[in-house]
Amino acid sequence: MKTTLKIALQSKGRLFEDSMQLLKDCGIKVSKNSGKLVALSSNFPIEVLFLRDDDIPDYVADGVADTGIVGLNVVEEKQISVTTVEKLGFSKCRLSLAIPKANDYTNVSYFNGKRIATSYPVILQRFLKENNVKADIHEISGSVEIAPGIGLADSIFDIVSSGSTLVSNNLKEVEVVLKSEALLIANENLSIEKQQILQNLLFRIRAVMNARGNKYILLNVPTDNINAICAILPGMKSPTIMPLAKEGWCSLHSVINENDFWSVIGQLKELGAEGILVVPIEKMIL
Ligand code: PRT
Ligand code: ZN
Repeated sequence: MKTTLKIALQSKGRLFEDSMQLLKDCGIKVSKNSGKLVALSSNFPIEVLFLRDDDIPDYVADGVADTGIVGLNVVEEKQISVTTVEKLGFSKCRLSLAIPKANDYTNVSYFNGKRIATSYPVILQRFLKENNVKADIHEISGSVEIAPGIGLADSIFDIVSSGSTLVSNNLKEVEVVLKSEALLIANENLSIEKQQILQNLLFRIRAVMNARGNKYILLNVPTDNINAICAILPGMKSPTIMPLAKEGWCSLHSVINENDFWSVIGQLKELGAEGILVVPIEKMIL
C-alpha cells in the first residue's frame, strides 16, 4: 500500500481556515466533507484528520497522526514530546497576565497571594516558579476574562490577540509570558518514507511562506540614480535592470518585503522613481 502522511488539523476554530489555506497554497487538494473526520488528498500522499486543537499534540505524540498544525500555547501546556518542524506565522497571539485596569502594577511580585484564573495552569505555574511568586491558580476551561468581574479571581492568565477582550472586561495586560503562533509538529519516530513526504510538504510550505511577506516590485528610474535606488532596495540577490527606450531611464525589477516597501516608497519617489508596480508573489524558492 502506498504510504501516506497523516496530518492532524483543527476541525473548526481559529486555526482551521489558515491551515486549509496553507495546504491549498501548497497545491495540495483536500476537501473537508461536513461530518467526516478524515479526508484524503487527491494529488499529494497526505491524509487529513480533523480534530479538536487540544487533542492534536497527544495524537501526534502517540503516532495516531504523523504530523499536525497547532498553536505553540497548546504544545507547551501539554508538555508532550513532539518535534517542532516549522513555525507557520499565523494564529499569532500571546499568553499574558492581566489585572483590573484600576490597580497599580510595578512588577511580577504583585501576584504574590493573588488568585489567578487560567486555562493554562502548566505554563503559568512554570512562569510563577521562575519568578519566585506564590499565587493561587484557578483552572477554568473557558471565559477566563470574566473571572475577576464575578469575584472568582483577582487576575487572569489568558490568550490575548488584539487586546479588546481585556479592555471590554476592564482588565489590563501587565506581563507577556509566551508568544505563540501555529506550529507544524511531527511525531519523533517517523518512518523514512513518511519523513520524505514531510520534507516534500515542508519544501512547499517554505516556498509559500517565503512568498507571503514579499512582493515583486517594478519601477522606472533615472539611470543616474540607479546606484542610490539599489542601495535602498535589497533584492533577493541583485535587482534586474533593463534600459528603457526613453534615453536616460531604466526599468528595475526586484523583490521587497511588504513592510520595507512602505518605508522606502518616499525615498524611491525622491530619487525620481516612476510607474511603480507592486505585484504579489505566489511561491518563492530560495
Ligand atoms: O474547539 P477547539 O478546542 O478545537 O478550539 P478552541 O476553542 O480551543 O481554540 P480556538 O479555535 O479559539 O483557538 C485555536 C488557537 O488559536 C489557540 O490555541 C491559539 O493558539 C490561537 N489564537 C490566536 C487564539 C486567539 N488568537 C484568540 N484571540 N485563541 C484564542 N483567542 C481568544 C482568547 O481566548 C480570548 O478570549 O480570543 C480572546 C482574546 O482576543 P482579543 O483579540 O480580544 O485579544
Ligand atoms: Zn481547544
